[in-house]
Amino acid sequence: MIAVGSATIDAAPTPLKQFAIRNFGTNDKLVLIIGILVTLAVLTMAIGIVAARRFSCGAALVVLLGGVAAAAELKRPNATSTYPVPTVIGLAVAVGLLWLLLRARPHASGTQAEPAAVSTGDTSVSVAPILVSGSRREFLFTGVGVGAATAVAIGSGTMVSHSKSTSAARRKIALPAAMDRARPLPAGSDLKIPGLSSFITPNKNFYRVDTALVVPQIDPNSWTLKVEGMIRSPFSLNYADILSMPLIERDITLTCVSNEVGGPYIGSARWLGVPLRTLMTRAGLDPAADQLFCTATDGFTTSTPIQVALDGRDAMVAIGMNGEPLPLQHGFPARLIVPGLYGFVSACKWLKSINVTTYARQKAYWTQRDWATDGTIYTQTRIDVPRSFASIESGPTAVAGVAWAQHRGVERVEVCIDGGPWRVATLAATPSIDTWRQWWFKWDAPAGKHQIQARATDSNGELQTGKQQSVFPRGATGIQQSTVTVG
Ligand SMILES: Nc1nc2c(c(=O)[nH]1)N[C@H]1C(S)=C(S)[C@@H](COP(=O)(O)O)O[C@H]1N2
Ligand SMILES: [Mo]
Repeated sequence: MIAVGSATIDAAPTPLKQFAIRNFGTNDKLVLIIGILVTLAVLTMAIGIVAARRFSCGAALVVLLGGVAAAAELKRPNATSTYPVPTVIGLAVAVGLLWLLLRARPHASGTQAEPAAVSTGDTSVSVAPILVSGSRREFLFTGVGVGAATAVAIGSGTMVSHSKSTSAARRKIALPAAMDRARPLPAGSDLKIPGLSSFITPNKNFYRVDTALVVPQIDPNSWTLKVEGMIRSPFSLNYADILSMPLIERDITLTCVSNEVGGPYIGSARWLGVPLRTLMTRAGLDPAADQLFCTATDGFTTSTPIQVALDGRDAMVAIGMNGEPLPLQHGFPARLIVPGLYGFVSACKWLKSINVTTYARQKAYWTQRDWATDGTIYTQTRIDVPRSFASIESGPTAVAGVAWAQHRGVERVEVCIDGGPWRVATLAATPSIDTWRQWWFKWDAPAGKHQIQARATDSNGELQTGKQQSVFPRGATGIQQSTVTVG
């Protein structure tokens, strides 16, 4: 089932994926799984009906369904030769259950116990006669029972192959201290205004966007990172190698290109990792190379301009997030983090290899699906409080939020109420230009319905654009409009 789902995600047209991300958010995969389960339930009910008439036909259909699932499993990029085994076992269980269920079902109409005998010589299957002649209870019992049993058997067969041992291995890891630690947060960079995003986003609240239907489980003890391609000396590192290298620790805000204006797909963390520049220096780059093509263990790929490894920014292969080894869903054991670029061209999770190459030669996952190759993050502002459509009491109130322009820095935030003049908000302190910045504005809110807008200027003096642009293909722009009712 997971394989069918993953194949669906990879094949789905880009607008549909955008729709899923926009409307179901991080729950998009849950919706997909439910969709597949419903489809499976309908299919298996049909199989149940067929099997009630002729067991061999029903069993054949179960095997066919399982065959499709097994084929999808084999097409997964991380498939191994043993991968379909759980599906095959699930299938055998499903056929057995089908047979048991058909024997056990109630016989309100008092026909023979052997389902195959009902349809002697009749291989053509039509649902209507059963609906009319069989008892409704019998139909439902058979259909739902067989459906549920098949889904559970195939589904759990697939699930058992994904072990829990990765979490255990992750818990045993003791991260070393960074050689080059993050600067202590300057006083006043983390204002405590109720409803305002904290400066650092706790791991459990950090947004998640990826194409992986199940979180890849990678044993850190056998994992390696390959550095290859247009370089003088290709090499591999294992997890222990990385732990023993000089590490840096930095606060960096990560943003998804699919984040709508005012959206939630942004978060800040304290990342620990090995500088990309260290790896590239060791590799010895061919000056003709222009792209770092990263591949994840789940087959996902990202393309990152090679300059980010050389221009002095804190790009890194990260292994730690907010003082812990990377959580599994955020890319354990290692991922790329590049300040200033959207995640889809820079933040490859479950990193397996870095291939130094050219844009002409290799196209990454989202590039193949027509997204931009230039992933520079737009200057943006989000209003956290008051929440849009909130009702608040009249009087002095804090309008507050976050603004970001990673690797350029935010210089100014302004607030506009009901189309009036733009007024300068107070900016919180920030440790670097690579993070978002909190801001707040004291508003004496009068009764009535009001519109709040906020906009930022980056440290090049460039004002964020008010031009509305949708997330596809290079990120959303525009100014958030928040409507509040003051009582
Ligand atoms: N392997 C893999 N890495 C991935 C992705 C993915 O789909 N698969 N999505 C990217 C995108 S679009 C973003 S915005 C970031 C999100 O990282 P997070 O889930 O840790 O917030 O991961 C990036 N890395
Ligand atoms: Mo993203």
